[in-house]
Amino acid sequence: MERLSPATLAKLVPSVARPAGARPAGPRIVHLGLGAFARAHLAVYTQEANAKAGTAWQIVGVSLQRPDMREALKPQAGLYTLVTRAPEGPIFEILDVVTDVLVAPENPAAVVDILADAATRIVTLTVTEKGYCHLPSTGRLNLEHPDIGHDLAHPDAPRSAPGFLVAGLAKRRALGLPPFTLLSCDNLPSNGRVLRGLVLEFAAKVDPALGAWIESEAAFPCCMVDRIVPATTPADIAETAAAIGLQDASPVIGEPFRQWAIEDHFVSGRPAWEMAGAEMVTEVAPYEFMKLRMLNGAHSSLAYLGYLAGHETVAEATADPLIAAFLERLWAEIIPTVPAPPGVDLAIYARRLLERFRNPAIRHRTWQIAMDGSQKLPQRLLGTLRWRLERGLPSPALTLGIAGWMRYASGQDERGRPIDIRDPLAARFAEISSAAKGDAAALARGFLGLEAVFGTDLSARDDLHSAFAGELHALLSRGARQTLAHFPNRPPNAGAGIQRSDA
Ligand code: CS2
Repeated sequence: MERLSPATLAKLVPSVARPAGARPAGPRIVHLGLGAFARAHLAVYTQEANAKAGTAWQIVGVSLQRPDMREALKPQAGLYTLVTRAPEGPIFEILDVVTDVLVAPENPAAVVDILADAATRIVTLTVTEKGYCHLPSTGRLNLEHPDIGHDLAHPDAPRSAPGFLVAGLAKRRALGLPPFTLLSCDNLPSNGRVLRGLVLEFAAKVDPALGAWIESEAAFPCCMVDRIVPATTPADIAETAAAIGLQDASPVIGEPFRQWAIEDHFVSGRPAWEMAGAEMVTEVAPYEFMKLRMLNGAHSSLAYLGYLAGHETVAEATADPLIAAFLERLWAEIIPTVPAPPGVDLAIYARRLLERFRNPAIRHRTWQIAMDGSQKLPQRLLGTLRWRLERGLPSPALTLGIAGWMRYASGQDERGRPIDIRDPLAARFAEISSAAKGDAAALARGFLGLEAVFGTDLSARDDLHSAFAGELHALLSRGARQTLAHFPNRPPNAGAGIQRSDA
């Protein structure tokens, strides 16, 4: 079968939607961390905005680590298939808005050059939480991060996202060009402000005048991104080829739902993303709280408990009535902590989430979501827990979700098999787990002691320690399903303080 490319587009199965008109060659977005999510979100909005507004914004992707994406997309000149999986069946369409992919470690100078090119107007990022090289509990640059150490010593040949951004901005300033807009599209609260803090902190260390210039001239809008995009599997690749009639090495899979709320603060223009359904808003925080706490908080909790209970995917886990009942309880604890965005009913949002999680056409692995828990927990679950603790409200479902993470991170599943833990703190988890020797209180003490995750405030709380120890004891002795089966039927607001689910 022939490969998807501009030359073979005419051979596509006729029902497959394809781009109309010339390849976009106008103003440029450079995207750091071009993975499946950005190709199913940012790229879709940009492609659609171009079509509706008659513009030609193009996206050049940068891979900060591996060459895989370039290897897959280069022979296709950046073309790929978006597979939208609704329960009723998939829709296939071809996108052409990604025009090139650079691999940073192969040629960091080429990345700095394109960042400093006059046609580059916006730099977007999906580098995942750990790609910011910050301390999740404080939001500050992690000066002990090896890439940050390297980049501060070699600012012209960076490795990290902050290092590249500052190098690109420094070169623009030297060339007399205005800065670009920096748009973080990662699942971090106040993502734009966090990015701004990190870039300014980094720049000030390189050259205080550069820091001041970035501070006064650049823009770092916050945004909330949402679309469930599971990793592409070999089965997806085979199904795509059969459906479109051409070989695509890297299709992306997305659910039908997508949402993007963006603070409208750009220094050198932007695509008309609102024409593709993006919400340009003055304040993103309510959207972020809603999405990070309700969607991602539920996702992480069900990923850990679901994995332990033997569920491979989110759809399987949510089809388990015990997990579905747990999610209802969890959302009941989260909703009071979320300021509803204008016109949004959070109870309806929660119902919609359950439907999205249940979509059987999306095979989103619990193991995939379980990755990088140390970087995700603070914004997904711990902010919510803090909010409730400050008000003396009990949080049994949140406590069980977090204990599920500790149980998972201890590294063995319920049948004694090793879990493939992917996390920057994996080595610490292994130390904690081997020192605890299966003792719930010791495990709770070890994990809660991770100040980079829990902050000094939560780490120091004895009541939290005993609550987590209680849940861990239940999870270790009964397993996740039985623990969920014993999860209490009391309303989440009964009584004050932390309660154990088997108390
Ligand atoms: C997921 C997210 O992998 C994860 O941690 O929770 O990628 C989630 O699917 C997206 O944020 C949905 O917008």
